[in-house]
Amino acid sequence: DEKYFPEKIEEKWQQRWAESGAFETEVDPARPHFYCLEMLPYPSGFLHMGHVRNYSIGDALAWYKRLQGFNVLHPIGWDSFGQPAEQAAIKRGIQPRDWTEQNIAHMRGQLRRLGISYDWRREIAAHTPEYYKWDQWFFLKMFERGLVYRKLAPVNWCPKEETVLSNEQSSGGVCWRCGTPVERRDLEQWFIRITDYAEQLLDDMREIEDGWPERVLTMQRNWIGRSEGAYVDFAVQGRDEKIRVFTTRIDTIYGATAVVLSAEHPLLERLLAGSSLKSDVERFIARVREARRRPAAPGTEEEKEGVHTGLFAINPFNGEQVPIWVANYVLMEYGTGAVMCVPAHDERDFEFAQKYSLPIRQVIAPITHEQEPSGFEPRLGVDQSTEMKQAFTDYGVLVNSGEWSGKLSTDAMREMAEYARAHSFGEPAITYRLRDWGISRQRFWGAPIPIIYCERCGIVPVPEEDLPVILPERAEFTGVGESPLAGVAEFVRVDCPKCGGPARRETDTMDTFVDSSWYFFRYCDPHNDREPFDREKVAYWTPVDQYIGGIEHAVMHLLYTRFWTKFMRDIGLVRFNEPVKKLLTQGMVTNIVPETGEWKAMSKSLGNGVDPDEMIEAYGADAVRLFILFAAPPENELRWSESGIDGAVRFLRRVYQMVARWREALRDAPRDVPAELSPEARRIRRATHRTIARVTEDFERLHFNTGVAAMMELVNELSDFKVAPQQASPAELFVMREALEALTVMLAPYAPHVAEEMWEGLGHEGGLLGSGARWPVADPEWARKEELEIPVQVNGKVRARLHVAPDTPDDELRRLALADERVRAWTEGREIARVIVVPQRLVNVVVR
Ligand code: ANZ
Ligand code: ZN
Repeated sequence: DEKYFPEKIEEKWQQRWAESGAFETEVDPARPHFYCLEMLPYPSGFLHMGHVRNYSIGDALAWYKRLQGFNVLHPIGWDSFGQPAEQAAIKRGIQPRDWTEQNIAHMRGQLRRLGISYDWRREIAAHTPEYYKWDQWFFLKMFERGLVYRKLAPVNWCPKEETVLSNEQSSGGVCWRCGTPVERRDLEQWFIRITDYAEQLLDDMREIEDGWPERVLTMQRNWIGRSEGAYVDFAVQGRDEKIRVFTTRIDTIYGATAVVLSAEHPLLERLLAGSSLKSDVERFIARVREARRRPAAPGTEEEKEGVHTGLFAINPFNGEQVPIWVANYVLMEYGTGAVMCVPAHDERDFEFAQKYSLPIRQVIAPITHEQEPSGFEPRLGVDQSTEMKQAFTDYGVLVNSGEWSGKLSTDAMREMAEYARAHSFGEPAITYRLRDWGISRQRFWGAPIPIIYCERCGIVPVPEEDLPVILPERAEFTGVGESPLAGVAEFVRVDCPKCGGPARRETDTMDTFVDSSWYFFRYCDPHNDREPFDREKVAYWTPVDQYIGGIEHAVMHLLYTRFWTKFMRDIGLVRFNEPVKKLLTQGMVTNIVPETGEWKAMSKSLGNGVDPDEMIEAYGADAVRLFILFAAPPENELRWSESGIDGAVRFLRRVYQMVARWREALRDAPRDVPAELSPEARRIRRATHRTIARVTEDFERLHFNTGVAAMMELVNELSDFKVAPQQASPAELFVMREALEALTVMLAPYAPHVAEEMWEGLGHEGGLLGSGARWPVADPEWARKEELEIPVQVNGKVRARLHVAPDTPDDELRRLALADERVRAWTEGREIARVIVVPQRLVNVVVR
């Protein structure tokens, strides 16, 4: 018996693959193509098991498609800009570039040892000028189209060190270095108008509904947060000003007992001029602002607070005067920054009204049964004498609402918004929760924003021919003061491209989500220095057929990349709306936490991490990968188990030795299906085709785990075959070769190194792909679950046996019997007098 030495086999094949360029692909219009993509890693320094799982899943699929004859694009790269590199620079005095590139080199080695089948010629890294030049190019294209703009926006600020902090660096509301309470400070920053695409981002979900997990679509839908409602203008009593509110429940407007403004509402200053309450209100506003500065402790809800401005507004529907308040629960960033307060039907308003004794007036009553089929006279069953204990927030029927009383909410909402439009005090409106995408980061390690500030010309975009704006090689990293880029004088000082006068560069860099919004298009044409990519190449490979990654990217990355694609479509770079046809979000890899015994996602801080390198060294990459795919369906949690890997090794050893035992004898196996198969050979052949059918079906559904289980069953069946290779008949050799070749090919996506070694052992040269190995195809006749053996007699003597499905009808049995060659040898030239079929048992042909 031959020993299974994974380290030897794996090194051998990794070298062969590299030498032969086994996984290198080019556009080939003659072949069907498949783009298999895994989310690109951040080069933190080491692969963790989550990475290994992600890439094992992708690799299995890439192999499967290749073996089916697809031209497969399977690339990898590095999301190599971002904060940790700068952190390392601050802590250890190492330049971000050096740290990043060392990490990449190490992780590239790890990926190679895992044997993931990437086309390494297409490797990209976000921090290289060849790549980020195109981030800057896209920024300019958006700038030209008015899709980027500058505005004041808050950042976390440490007042002691006078520096911007990331969210992580200011967690708990204090600076991570000096413990000073963090403030919010407004800085001029760049924004991308993703909100222009809000409607499309929602509508186009129809195109990906079948290929994306419902959970991800729901998260995106909520993030975009479309609300249908109306704007209504309330005139300010005795003034020219109007306050526009946004409401989703215009049907409740007769119950409005106040208008409430956000403390940041721009009208406030004018409204308060000359008011006797001015100082009271201003003190309140200052308090709200102060509180906003400190991020609220997570999970706590702020107490609702407000103050009356002394002014009144007029409800345009009934002419009623209601007080104008300012309150902390109305946000400037949503709707219009002003609401009509309807305590009877909105929970927040109810709470607010109780605290400040505003009237609570019910104007919606629950629908009673008779009212549901519309047209019935509603019962105006509101008892004004009983006090409401809580807001009634459902739709219902309008009461106490003038001429609108009696209408159903749903009708009233539509009709009242139209009425407001007709009378020019409002209109139907749609708002979104989605905010524009702030991309300015006050950091060094990112793509410089290609903007120049000139004393004379103002904001000047860097001319396209001057790209890339190169990030300096070195900077000072102290962690305090301004962004390190601002301290690099040669970078900052520049001549204005317009007037030639003195100017300075923007020193903020881009959010790293910009890099990852379009990287997979770049893989199609990674070394293009004239454009982000060649359109024809991208047209061939994209949209991505299968994307695989973590659920943590359900919203930001996956929304940004959908947006970016739509922008690329609008400037003529691609011809579709959606970049990714199918998405798989893989589950967590968990392990027992030593202290508590709980299963938790592996992490350094919990001490339950497992180092992939150690596992590869101990068991081999094939076994690690096989275990990972076998232990759970890809979307589920995967519980780590070293005995599980041990099981994977034992399985691989068993298969490997089985092939080794048979390979000599199989050289002489016949190529064509023999006419006669012994019952034992039939059993093997049926098991083989049944397994092919199951594994193929499982691959189509990405249920890799059950595919492994099916192969294990096949191996058991093959072990039960007691004939020694040297004693096997040609027919038996035929079925054994068919079985072992199919098994080898189907194992390749899980354990490609050992599969290659077995394939070579079975007499094929040039590797699986080089020798044209193909994913086996199940013959449905052989793959079916059960079969009956039906003897066929001619004049009472058994002359043949049919193998058929148990539910084969009598007519079909009769036809098969008469068509059978062995039967025909006895019936030819004679007259068939009768055919007797005993259902599921026997066919008897009577001839004369
Ligand atoms: C009156 C009303 C009556 C409301 C009622 C609701 C129920 P969604 O669905 O999330 O879009 N609102 C509007 N702008 C706001 C702001 N800037 N800050 C805080 N709240 C705001 O919520 C829309 C509802 O949230 C709006 O409809 C408004 O309250 C409130 F029985 O108007 B409603
Ligand atoms: Zn200028």
